Amino acid sequence: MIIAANRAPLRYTEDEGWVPAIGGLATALLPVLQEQGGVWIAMQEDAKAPTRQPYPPEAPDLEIQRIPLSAQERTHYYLGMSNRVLWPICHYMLQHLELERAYMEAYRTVNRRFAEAIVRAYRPGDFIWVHDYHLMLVPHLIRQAIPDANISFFWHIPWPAMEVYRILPWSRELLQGMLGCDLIGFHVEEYVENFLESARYLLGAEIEDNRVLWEGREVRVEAHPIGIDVARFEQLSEREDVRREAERLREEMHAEWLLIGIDRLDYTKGILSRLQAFEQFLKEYPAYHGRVTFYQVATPSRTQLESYQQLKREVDEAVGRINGFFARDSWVPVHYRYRTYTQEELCVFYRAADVALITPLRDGMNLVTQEFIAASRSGVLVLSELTGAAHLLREAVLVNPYDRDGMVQAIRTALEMPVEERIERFRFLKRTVRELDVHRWARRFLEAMQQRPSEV
Ligand code: GDG
Repeated sequence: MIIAANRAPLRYTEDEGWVPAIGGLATALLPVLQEQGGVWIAMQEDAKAPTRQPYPPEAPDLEIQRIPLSAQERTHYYLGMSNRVLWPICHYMLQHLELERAYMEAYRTVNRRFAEAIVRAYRPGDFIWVHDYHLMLVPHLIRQAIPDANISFFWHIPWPAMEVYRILPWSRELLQGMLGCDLIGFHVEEYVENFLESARYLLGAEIEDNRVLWEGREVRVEAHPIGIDVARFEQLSEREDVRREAERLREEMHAEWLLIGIDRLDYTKGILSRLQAFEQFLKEYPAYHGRVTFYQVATPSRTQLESYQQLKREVDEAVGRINGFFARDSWVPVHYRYRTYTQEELCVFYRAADVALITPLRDGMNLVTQEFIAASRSGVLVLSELTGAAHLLREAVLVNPYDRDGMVQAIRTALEMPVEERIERFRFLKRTVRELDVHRWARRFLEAMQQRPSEV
């Protein structure tokens, strides 16, 4: 098995050295790789990280390879093409789109390096699994070098409507890059359909059911919704220290209801609109003053980009404005932290909260949603309709994050929900989150990979 992703699955800690990175992907795929033996190829993020690293060190059954990049390559490929072009367009955020030829040039160079590393590592019979929007050109490049390779892709963010995707000057080249695959996975059917429509309209490819017939081959395009490590979040949230901290947090908040939001500080996550909706809620329903507290955790992300710095200033300002206007006595309506927490600490928030406000303007899936359901006892989930998660978690209070009045009403619905209804909805949500578990997801995707492509 050869996995290629922008990031490596290990992180360095002072105490323990290299340990698995936090996050579903590393948790799910490291065991698979260890079982099958293989290679994980990623970008070298830090010059001190080894370019070749056997893992685990004492009895290695896999190797992490890191591709060194010059400062400019990294900036243009990662901050430029990946984060200023592909990220905004796939999330329908055209106001953040910055189209520069130099970004695409670096993207081609870096994708070629990844493909060369994969081809070097390849042994006949290997499965190749490429991840996400950083590496769209890689499948085609591998296909040219190894015509009979088994190549799959998993795309973690939305695939936008064809009419939005086609705005990209390189839309056809990037699509052709991905059509080097045998199998392409998305979170939900909507993205599958958008992709098929893009291939049909922009490349004139023939589509049969969920397959693209392309250059004498068949590319299967399927929905494989990703999950989380459910057992880990369930266990963490039951730990004595986590329970104690959750209670302490509730006491500190001086409120009957605790609402939480947890996101990377990213303009797709809808943090600002959420704060504005909460502000509107406080204006319209003074009876809730002193009784409801909203705690927003924003994890620093892509801090070198101006659009993220700007968002941070706007969020700071909104929090200040709301608290300046509404706070009284010991009640502070919005608590806001701009920092990274451990998973244990996140579970404290999940467990303490009565309501999670998860209202991205767009999100491929959104794992915080599933983590909240796994760790909460019977909290209410207010969830944006514009997330992949909303396609699966239909018992949430679903809301359009662009509709401020609708958001205000959703907050009210969540707070006033009868207890039986809350418990009933939560039971369904929990069942779905367990079914989505990331280990099952990996197993199902591997099974799909093993179906050999047929010649057409
Ligand atoms: C992309 C897609 C898709 C956040 N803050 C901290 C922290 N986190 C963890 C959460 C969660 C993860 O980061 C965020 O996952 P999301 O799914 O919510 O969002 P993206 O990062 O945008 O992920 C997304 C996902 O890929 C998988 O395919 O669902 O749609 O955009 O796990 O817990 N973790 C820790 N400290 C923090 O402060 N430890």
